[in-house]
Amino acid sequence: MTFLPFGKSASGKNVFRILLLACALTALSRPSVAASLLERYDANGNGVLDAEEAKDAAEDSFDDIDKDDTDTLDREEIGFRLTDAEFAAADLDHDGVLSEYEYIALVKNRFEKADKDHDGSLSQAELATRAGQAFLRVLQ
Ligand SMILES: [Ca+2]
Ligand SMILES: [Ca+2]
Ligand SMILES: [Ca+2]
Ligand SMILES: [Ca+2]
Repeated sequence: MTFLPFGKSASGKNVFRILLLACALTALSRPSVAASLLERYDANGNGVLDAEEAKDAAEDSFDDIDKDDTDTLDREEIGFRLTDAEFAAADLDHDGVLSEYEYIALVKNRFEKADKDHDGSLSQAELATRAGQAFLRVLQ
């Protein structure tokens, strides 16, 4: 199985139920993911996340996701955050892992896609869009 949090012990017939539960939990947690990200990283307290604040968030997330402290993120560590195709596209030097540079470039790319009004920052409303959710997912 590639959705790692549920581990190898999930038997086949339970997987579907676990997936449904995971989807439900994801849906429920969406507003709070955006809210808690803003609460934690909106350093200047203006209610939106600017590029500098997003970079700080990305640096912290990189360290969190890099469980084995190799300073690179492998496919397993990235897990649900990216599809195989997205992972391959983000792996700019094709060495099979994401460096901090590659990860931050990916976050920056998603930040720009989510910034619908191009004002250089992400509002709660922008974080709630599909592109905003894709931005949040790589930071989780
Ligand atoms: Ca801010
Ligand atoms: Ca690692
Ligand atoms: Ca790489
Ligand atoms: Ca914006």
